[in-house]
Amino acid sequence: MPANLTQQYHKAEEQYRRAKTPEEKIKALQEMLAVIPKHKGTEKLQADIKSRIARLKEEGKKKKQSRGFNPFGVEKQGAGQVVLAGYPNSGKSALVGALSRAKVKVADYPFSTPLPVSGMMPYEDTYIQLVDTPPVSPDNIPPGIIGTFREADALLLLVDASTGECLDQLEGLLQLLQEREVIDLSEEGEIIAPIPFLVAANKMDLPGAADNLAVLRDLRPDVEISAISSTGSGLEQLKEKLFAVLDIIRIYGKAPGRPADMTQPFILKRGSTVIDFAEMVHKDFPEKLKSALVWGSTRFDGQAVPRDYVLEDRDIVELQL
Ligand SMILES: Nc1nc2c(ncn2[C@@H]2O[C@H](COP(=O)(O)OP(=O)(O)OP(=O)(O)O)[C@@H](O)[C@H]2O)c(=O)[nH]1
Ligand SMILES: [Mg+2]
Repeated sequence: MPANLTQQYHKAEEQYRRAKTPEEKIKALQEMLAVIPKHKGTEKLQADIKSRIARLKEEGKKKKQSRGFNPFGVEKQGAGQVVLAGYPNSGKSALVGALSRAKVKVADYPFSTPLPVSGMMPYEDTYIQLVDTPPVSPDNIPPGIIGTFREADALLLLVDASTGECLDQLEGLLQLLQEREVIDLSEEGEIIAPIPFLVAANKMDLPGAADNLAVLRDLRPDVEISAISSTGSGLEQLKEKLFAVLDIIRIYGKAPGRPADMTQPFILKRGSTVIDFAEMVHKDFPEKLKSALVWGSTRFDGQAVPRDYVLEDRDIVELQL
């Protein structure tokens, strides 16, 4: 590896390592190519980057040819993907519109959203991806939507609390998602696998909604129900709950002798260790890793921890290689 690579290059390389999709990888590689110092010492590296771009583009083409374009596939972005599920007119589009800048269609008639639409919801120093979807109910499941649900990191089941049918909506959603093995509940109603979900009762501003919500909570004490109105109230709590249901932690990297990079956290699953973090920074790091210094969850700032130390949300980590 030539020693004279710039910070800009290392930043682009880091983006590449963190890229999840082929498109993100190509974009990061192109950036690496654009900022790499152009001289003899980097020729081999430049050629290597070019061939990686070419290979990714080729693979992308082949994939498209073999599978065709799937309008129900939603490319993942941000810290986690939350897909909405709800009966017609429950307010899915209004909610995604209220929480992100997605161009959604809100209408006072049902079946107004024909395909998934995604938007990024800012949450503290990160973004959570929300996906608005066409409506579902046991007798209406658009082809392709189950695939969208299965790919999600978490689901947000939205019911319309202004109607007396909101309990039926919740039961109907839980049933169809269980039948299609998107979610799994134990006999006690506990969520056991595979995709976590949260329930929100929308349209709490309308008459009768509070009473309906009370009935919903009495009859389904096993599920956590957030009271919201996509026109305003309850949205801050909903954001917090969505972050919690994703079960992720934010970790900030720190290079020795430098301040931590607080601009863009690394996102890891809760329960991840220093080794998992090291792997995310560079695939060769776990092997080299001796220990780490941690600010946050430890008793002391900058405390030395072993490789298998379990990290917490917002920890700052300096890897000791
Ligand atoms: N009062 C009130 N009206 C709402 C709320 N959320 C949505 N609405 C209204 O409910 C209607 C349906 O909203 P949409 O967001 O289009 O519902 P949807 O679930 O996306 O509908 P489909 O795409 O057809 O499934 C619209 O007239 C919205 O203005 C809310 O919290 N309070
Ligand atoms: Mg809609």
